[in-house]
Amino acid sequence: MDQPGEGARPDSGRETARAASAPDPLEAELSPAEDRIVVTEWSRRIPPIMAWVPHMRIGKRWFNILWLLPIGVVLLIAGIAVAQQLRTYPAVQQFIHTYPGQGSFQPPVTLGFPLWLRILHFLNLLFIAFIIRAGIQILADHPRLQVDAGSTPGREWLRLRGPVPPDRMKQEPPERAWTAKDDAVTLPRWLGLPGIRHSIGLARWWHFSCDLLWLVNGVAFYVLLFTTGQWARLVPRNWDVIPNAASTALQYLSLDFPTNEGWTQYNGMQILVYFLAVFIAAPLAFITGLLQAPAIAARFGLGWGRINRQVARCVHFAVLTFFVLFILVHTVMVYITGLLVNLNHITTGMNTAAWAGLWLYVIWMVIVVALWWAASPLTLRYPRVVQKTGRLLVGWAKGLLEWRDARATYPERAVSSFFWPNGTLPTSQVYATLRDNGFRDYTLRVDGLVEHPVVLSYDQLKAMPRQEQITQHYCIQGWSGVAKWGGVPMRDIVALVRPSPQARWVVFYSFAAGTEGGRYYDAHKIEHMRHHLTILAYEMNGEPLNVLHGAPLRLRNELELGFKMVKWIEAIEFVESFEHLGAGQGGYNEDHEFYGYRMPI
Ligand SMILES: Nc1nc2c(c(=O)[nH]1)N[C@H]1C(S)=C(S)[C@@H](COP(=O)(O)O)O[C@H]1N2
Ligand SMILES: [Mo]
Repeated sequence: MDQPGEGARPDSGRETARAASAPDPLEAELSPAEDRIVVTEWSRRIPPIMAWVPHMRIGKRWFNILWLLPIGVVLLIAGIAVAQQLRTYPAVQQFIHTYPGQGSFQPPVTLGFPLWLRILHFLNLLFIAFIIRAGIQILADHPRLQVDAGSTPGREWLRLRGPVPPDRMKQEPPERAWTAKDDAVTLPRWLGLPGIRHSIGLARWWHFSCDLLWLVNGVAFYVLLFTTGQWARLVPRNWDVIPNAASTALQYLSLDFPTNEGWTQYNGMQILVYFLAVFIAAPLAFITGLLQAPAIAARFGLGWGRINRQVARCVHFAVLTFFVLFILVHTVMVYITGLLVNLNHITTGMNTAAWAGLWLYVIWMVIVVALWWAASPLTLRYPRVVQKTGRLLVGWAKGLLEWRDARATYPERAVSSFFWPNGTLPTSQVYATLRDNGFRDYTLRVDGLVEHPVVLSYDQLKAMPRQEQITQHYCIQGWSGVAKWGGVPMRDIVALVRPSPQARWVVFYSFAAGTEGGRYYDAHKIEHMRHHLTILAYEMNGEPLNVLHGAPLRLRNELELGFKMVKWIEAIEFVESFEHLGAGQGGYNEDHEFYGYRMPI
């Protein structure tokens, strides 16, 4: 290989030493960012578009899911009538007599409800409430669900807004392309967390932080269940649970309820639903969450096929729906099957109808509601605190995922026919001139803490070893796509410039500004730059990279989320720390949208 950079820049020892310590001139073009959100400013850049009540597709037609309410009421009334009629038949009465609800599938548990169980039960509610709100906010940032790995518009089965405008799907000219950010919707602030459009950065800190607390709570719950014998309440011993569940369902539906033996024995219906919530839905939420992580998907090849990330996202949503329904129905059943006694079981831990149970419950609910009410306003006022607290709580756990080596590449037929675009196009004259000349005059500057800073021309870059890979891109907002990328391995650039031992982060500067002005940039761990799948791409799907997707050069680091793949790269700088850059958070979206700088999930 000829040595690109030779001749492009004098390479005497003294020159290099001086260059090595000099900051890249683009450092001065980064913008500071505020530590708070001024909603009117935010709305000026990204005007609110209120989310619809979800619409679901059945065949070719879309239905507002609110239709499920009247349909549900009608079905319920019909169900009650049928159940009451059935109970007049001797055979059915005999069946209910044989399977009253309780039975050998769950022998009585005489341990009562210990304090730990009562506390963990209510903490569970608190955490899951915020997980659900933040989860809905995350959904609102790519308000469509589809099982298609390429997130192709038009293939979704659930959406919170109308279709992507067909004339803007063509992506030509690039300014007209419908970006993922255009697609995001606003939520009411009492529902979403924090509600404003494209606040996914903050919603994710809430989601992941509460996830971790919920997980710890859940693990403690499992351990205590199985060490104290309380598991016997939730795990049916034999198949008698099925006819007993059918029997209890019928009894409930006929509005002539089975006797409430909840202190010692759950009935068939209860035990099945509780088992489902504790042992199936909760682990499934965790697993389908993890499967959406780019680092995990890139390890296990989930960029296409049956369990691709979009499928994981759909199942994750189904689990959310289950939990919402569970909480509603469970609460209503607690009220109508013996309010005071039931509340005493789970608050005071006594089998009485004392009022104390109700008061304790009300106090806890007031706390939950107050936190619910305060969460969005406080998040908007102190977003940087949310970011830093989140990083402290879960940053380390997210970092662990980077240990899972991204290795998945895909066959040609996995390439997505549609690839969502995102980001703010470069508007500078310098860029326009380069573009109009087909980037013939483009040069890439690589400097900072390196022994051998270089300036590489477009031709020199193309003369370096070329690597092609078919990999998956995963945007923080939720869409994904597979494309074939061709370009220069970053490890060759690293070998060429020889970073000094202090260099720990590699900063990519874009020709483009971010939404609030100042250059778009992002910092990556230097270790990732030596990864065999990290490249500077100048081709996409066998063609020269187009302007929309980042011409002349964009980064691919398959371990991280899409926003870290800086497009329209102007310069690369090796640094020891990124604290002095911009607002010091590690990148443009980290500074301005409160994202984390390590984003393998
Ligand atoms: N310079 C610059 N690079 C950027 C962005 C941007 O706004 N400016 N957006 C990022 C985001 S959020 C994503 S998801 C990807 C999108 O790449 P694509 O348009 O090729 O799909 O680019 C990333 N790179
Ligand atoms: Mo993104």
